[in-house]
Amino acid sequence: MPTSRIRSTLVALAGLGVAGIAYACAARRGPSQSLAAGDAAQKVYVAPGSYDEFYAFLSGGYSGQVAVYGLPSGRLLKLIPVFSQFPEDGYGYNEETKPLFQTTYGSIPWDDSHHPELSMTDGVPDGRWLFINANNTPRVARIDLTRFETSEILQIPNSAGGHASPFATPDTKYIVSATRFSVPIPNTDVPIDSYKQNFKGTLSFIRADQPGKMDIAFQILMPGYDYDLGHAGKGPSDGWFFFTSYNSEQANTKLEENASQNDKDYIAAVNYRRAEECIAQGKARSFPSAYTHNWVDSASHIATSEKKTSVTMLSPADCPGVAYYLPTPKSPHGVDVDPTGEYIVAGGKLATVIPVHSFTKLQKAIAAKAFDKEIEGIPVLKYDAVMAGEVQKPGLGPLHTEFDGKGYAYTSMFISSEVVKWKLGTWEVVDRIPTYYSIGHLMIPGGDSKKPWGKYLLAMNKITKDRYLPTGPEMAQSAQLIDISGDKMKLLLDFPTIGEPHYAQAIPASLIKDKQIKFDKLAENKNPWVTRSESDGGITRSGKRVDIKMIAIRSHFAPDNFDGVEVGDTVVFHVTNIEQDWDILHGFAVLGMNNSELILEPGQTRSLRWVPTGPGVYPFYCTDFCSALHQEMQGYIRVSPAGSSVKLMANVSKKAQAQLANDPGARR
Ligand code: RUQ
Ligand code: CUA
Repeated sequence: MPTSRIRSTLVALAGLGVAGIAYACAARRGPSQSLAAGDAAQKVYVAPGSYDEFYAFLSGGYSGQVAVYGLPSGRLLKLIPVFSQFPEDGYGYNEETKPLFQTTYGSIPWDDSHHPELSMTDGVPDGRWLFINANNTPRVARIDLTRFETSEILQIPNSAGGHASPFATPDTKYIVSATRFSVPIPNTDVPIDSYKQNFKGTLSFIRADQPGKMDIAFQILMPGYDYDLGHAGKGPSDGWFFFTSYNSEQANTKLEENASQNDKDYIAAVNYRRAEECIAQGKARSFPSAYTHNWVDSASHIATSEKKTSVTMLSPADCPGVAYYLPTPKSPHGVDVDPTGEYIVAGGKLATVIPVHSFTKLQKAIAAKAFDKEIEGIPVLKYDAVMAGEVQKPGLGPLHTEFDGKGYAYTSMFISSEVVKWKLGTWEVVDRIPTYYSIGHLMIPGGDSKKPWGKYLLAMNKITKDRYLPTGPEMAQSAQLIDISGDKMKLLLDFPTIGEPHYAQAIPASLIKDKQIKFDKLAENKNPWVTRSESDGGITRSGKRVDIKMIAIRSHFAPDNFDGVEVGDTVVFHVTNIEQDWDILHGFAVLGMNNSELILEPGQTRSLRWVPTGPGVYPFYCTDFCSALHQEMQGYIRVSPAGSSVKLMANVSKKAQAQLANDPGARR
């Protein structure tokens, strides 16, 4: 949840007279108070050389990345760059990955990533892919979990703020994205205070089960509220999707006050199989919409960006039975479906209870037409007709709920800084544990699926304050690992996180670790600039562009001396790491290089664009300490004044030089 929202929640709650409690809670606690379980160290200790039991994927929030941790140790294993450039490995700087950032707004080198979602088979995480959303310029990304790399990004048109995303259906046929900000659709120049007439929301269903082929299957045009989060039904509720919305007041200014008027907002319950039916019957229309689809080719590892021009748009009024509104107190944030698929839990952040809807009652209420009214073709069900129960006095500021698969739910309470454990069906609170401080999301491995691995719970806290050694005005945010294997929750571990984790997902390591690609086979490298052997490298010119092909292997580049580049040229280095061994990487950087360096995975080709600014001799070197002679892994490129008579030359083998001599582009 972004800071502004936190603030508005606090202000709104101040109106309810409860902010004082939040302050009191935080002030009571200090670093001296260790509430960790007595055997905590033993429970999180993973001996040197041993593996963690779970992979945990934490969103990086405003860093735009995903951080991979081992649990229970809390050890950081990897940062996966997704929506932001990553100088550590050249992601978004090198020529192969740049197209991933292409949107209809141009190239976007930064975004805010919120909610990781593992692909599922029959409602259980399967470890094939991880999806994550870009919140600011709405997009969804696929991460290939055989490589832990971003392989695809799809832009969502007719949307602004892709927050309710990218939650998956139990079969991963669809992932979704709903617009946080309603806007004119199509977006045109209208007065902002014409919000009620002109602003709309969309719910996007994205076909996601075919790698490299993500696309908008259809969009549903909704009333102009703020759509916040979502989760798919499962089991009996399979085929349905639930989205929270707030601002049913349709305020366009001072939302902290004006969007906190109604006692209840809505959960939108969407029957997406009904949507498929209506579309098959021709009840949707083709709606001109510009967006991009970017994907990485699996053989060349080169990303391509493709422009798309229209989507299938469905209006609920044209498809009766596709959507219903469930009244839900108050300004709900998370919506979470229990493992059985019967209960739909809302995190009503301004509510004094945790409301739970029943899918069985929802079906009956629809059959009995227990409607309060209709909004733009969407029947509003009666609260009492769909409500299963309310958790009384849970604490303050409920946001998100996860499940342990043993009949219990765990809800994060932002304002009262705690996790509250309660029983499904009886709605009684059975345990609570403080968090340090201001918990946002929480995560149990598989905790939003049909089969939670209910051993640990991870609390992701917004405010760190005194939990770690101070590091100036900004502290890393923090996660806390809690043991939920017994009746009482036990705090085990604190660890710092990257950026601002919103949601997270975790899966037993055994489902992923043996599927890892260790290197790419050089013989299968389809990059057009691949260099497969020492003698294949060289330098060619085409107008003002100079292409350099070279290999990297322990402990040299070949070729490693280049002549004939002139000021005014654009040089593109194409470097192939010809190692055929796991985890043997090389790097590449040139003096004066003003974008990034490259990191080269074994068997892979990466290309870097460089515009030299003046004449001289420029060294390049390997940036990854690869061998005892890593410091010897270097070379030079000579840059001459424009119009100079220095011949294009690379110090390659005789055979390669002969080939260069026959290549008309190679010499002038
Ligand atoms: S949302 S806690 Cu994206 Cu809850 Cu952040
Ligand atoms: Cu290659 Cu250091």
